[in-house]
Amino acid sequence: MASGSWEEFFAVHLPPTDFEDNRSLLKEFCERHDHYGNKIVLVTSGGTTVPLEHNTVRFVDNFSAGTRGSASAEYFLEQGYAVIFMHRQKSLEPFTRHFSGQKMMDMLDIQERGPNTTITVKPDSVDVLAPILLRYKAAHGAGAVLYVTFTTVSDYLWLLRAACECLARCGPRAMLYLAAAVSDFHIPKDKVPTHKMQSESGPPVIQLHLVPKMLKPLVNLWVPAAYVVSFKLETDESLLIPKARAALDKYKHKMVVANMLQSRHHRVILVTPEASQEILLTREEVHAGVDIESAIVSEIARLHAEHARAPR
Ligand code: PAZ
Repeated sequence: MASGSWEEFFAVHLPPTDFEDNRSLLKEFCERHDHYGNKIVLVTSGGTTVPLEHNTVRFVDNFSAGTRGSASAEYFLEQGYAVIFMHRQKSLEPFTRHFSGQKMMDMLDIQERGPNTTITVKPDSVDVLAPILLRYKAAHGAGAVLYVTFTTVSDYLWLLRAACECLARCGPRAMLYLAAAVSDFHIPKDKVPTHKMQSESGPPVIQLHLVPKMLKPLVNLWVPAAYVVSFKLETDESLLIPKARAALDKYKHKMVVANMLQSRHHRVILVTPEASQEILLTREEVHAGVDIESAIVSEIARLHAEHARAPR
């Protein structure tokens, strides 16, 4: 087993405590949707943490709020997909993302009448809430969406491999849409202190190690027939397309969605081995609150349908 390999990672790092429960849920979900011949997508969403202590008080984190993943999950449901929404605990979720922060409170009215106090949705908010609530109820009523959560990069990798093992049975009807911002660096288990680091010991020297790249075994071994879409975030525009192309060359998957940190919510580039296609929202669309994920998902779903139809 090579040092720093994915095999070593799973041999050394223990699965999360809720792993077996999540694995059962994933298995049941994939078997059921495979039985009906449904299209199924794994959407990963949000950032991962890198704990600095086993009894974790402090950790390294990243910026991702799960906006891309939670919005995309809704559009995949609209496109008729069964959706596994694998997200960072407490990051944005499909449907409820529309009401995060104070937004929900501002939609409600209260009539205080002692024990007969009532709370109602303000008339002008009903138009906003009703269609979202209907879509939420329809997705959950049909058993079309499964939520599983991770926090650390290790939890994420365990869950990703388990999801792939369950999705493999769906062959080309399965898609992986890997929008989570997964740490490239971690601290190996044996280098993490058990207890909270003490300032009396002086400034800690922390050496981060590379997280093994899972895209290689994922594409070659775990889900070889699936339509795999990875994401690439950069802050230097000159690196964006070359790095997206390098990833496609290296891992031989189907697409990289390339985006810049600053413009990620109104501009992405869909990079495939054959072409590059920019999706850009106009100023008016941004103002009107259009989600760029609607266009991203509809184009990827179209390409996935071609992939699933192709003779093999
Ligand atoms: O979660 P969010 O909407 O704030 O950001 C989305 C994103 C930038 C994390 C995603 O589009 C992405 O590029 N994910 C992969 C990041 C990377 O590992 O390069």
